[in-house]
Amino acid sequence: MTKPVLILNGPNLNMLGVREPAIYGSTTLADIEATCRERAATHGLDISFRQSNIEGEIVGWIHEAIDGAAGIIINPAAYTHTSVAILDALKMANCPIIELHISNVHQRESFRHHSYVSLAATAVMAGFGVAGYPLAVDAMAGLIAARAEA
Ligand code: CA2
Repeated sequence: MTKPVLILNGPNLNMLGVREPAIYGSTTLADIEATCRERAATHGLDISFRQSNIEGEIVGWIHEAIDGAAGIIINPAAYTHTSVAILDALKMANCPIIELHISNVHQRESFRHHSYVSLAATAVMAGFGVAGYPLAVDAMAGLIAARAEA
């Protein structure tokens, strides 16, 4: 059976569409999941879409992905800027990894300019708003196809 693409979301992203719409928009995480699932289906891919406010839970999901995922799309949220644990877990995965941010983190506070996760990411996407999620699915399909051809 084909392995799914794991789409991981870090802390507070469960509040999308509920709080701070000026920065993060009015779309909920459930809306984003549905959009990603539809987009993935157009590429013949399945997704497993998850969110956690707990660093260790995200680390555990990345461990599952080491052998169980075709690719990882991760919006680590605030853990982007703090988590060596998530970086170390991602380094164990052999699949393509896309680091995704809704906002353009480089236009924001300086503490958001550094990402631990980027050290393990195949590619980084930021600033497309929530539209970045289906774009990341498209990009992941390309990365998976390129690996299959190599
Ligand atoms: O732009 C992104 O996607 C971020 O990963 C979002 C994180 C932030 O810490 C990163 O620097 C950039 C914050 C996610 C918080 O999500 C909220 C959603 C709705 C209301 C409040 C927060």
